[in-house]
Amino acid sequence: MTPSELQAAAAEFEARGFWIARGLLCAEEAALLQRIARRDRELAAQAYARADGEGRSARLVVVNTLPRDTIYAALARSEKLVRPVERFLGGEVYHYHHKMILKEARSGGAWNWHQDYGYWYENGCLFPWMASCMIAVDRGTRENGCLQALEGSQRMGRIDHVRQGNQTSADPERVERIEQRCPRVYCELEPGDALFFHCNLLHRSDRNDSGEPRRALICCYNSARNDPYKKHHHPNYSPLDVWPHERVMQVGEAQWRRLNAAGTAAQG
Ligand SMILES: O=C(O)CCC(=O)C(=O)O
Repeated sequence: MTPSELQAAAAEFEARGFWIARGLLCAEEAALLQRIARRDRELAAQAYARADGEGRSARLVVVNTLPRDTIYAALARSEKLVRPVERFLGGEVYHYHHKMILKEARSGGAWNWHQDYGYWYENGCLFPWMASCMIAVDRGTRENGCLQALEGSQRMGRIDHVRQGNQTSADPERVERIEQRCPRVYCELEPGDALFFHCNLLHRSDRNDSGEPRRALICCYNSARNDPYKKHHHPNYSPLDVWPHERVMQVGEAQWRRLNAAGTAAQG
């Protein structure tokens, strides 16, 4: 990315609360990520459900560490994700966690309107100097429950959240009013597209009634100068070893070989 492209991206992130990098992963990287996510039984086995309060559940896997041998962690370390986030948040960032959202065909539940900082505030993060990058593993469309955002809503700062199902949801009365002022954007993504978004951006997604799964990898970052004042389930500050983007493909190919070898051993 050139300095002027980065500057334009930062201006858009500042104004809208998000920025979409189309084709952040090349076709080969996106296809490898999708193959791995489909084949990865260990990942599927770790998934847990968050009831959406409407009778369905959103399933996800959260990882607080950065293993050196998964494509997911390699992406979280990649300069292609970290450098823009540093620019958007104005300084050094560290890995707060990464997660795979698994919205299965015809069953994946909804996510209610929330700000990520609605959750993270409770963890002792004093400033909203936090952001995420969602990478589409599968295509995300209106039909299969892509992410929706209220454009510019990050400018309001944190609003109160309440429990709905076992999700933390933004105060519905306030959201109703905000919807009249901040346009709703359906962030439709192709595999390998990346959506960077601010932790105070209001977002949600519909349940998946389509026949297509919708998986997405979300890498979450906190600013180094925003080390949480209390210990909790996500990590405190430690320096992030940022990798050249080429390592994503190397780590992914090795992971794919391991998954295949394990599959062959299981069959044999
Ligand atoms: O992937 C989605 O639909 C929403 C996920 C989300 O909002 C979150 O993990 O905070």
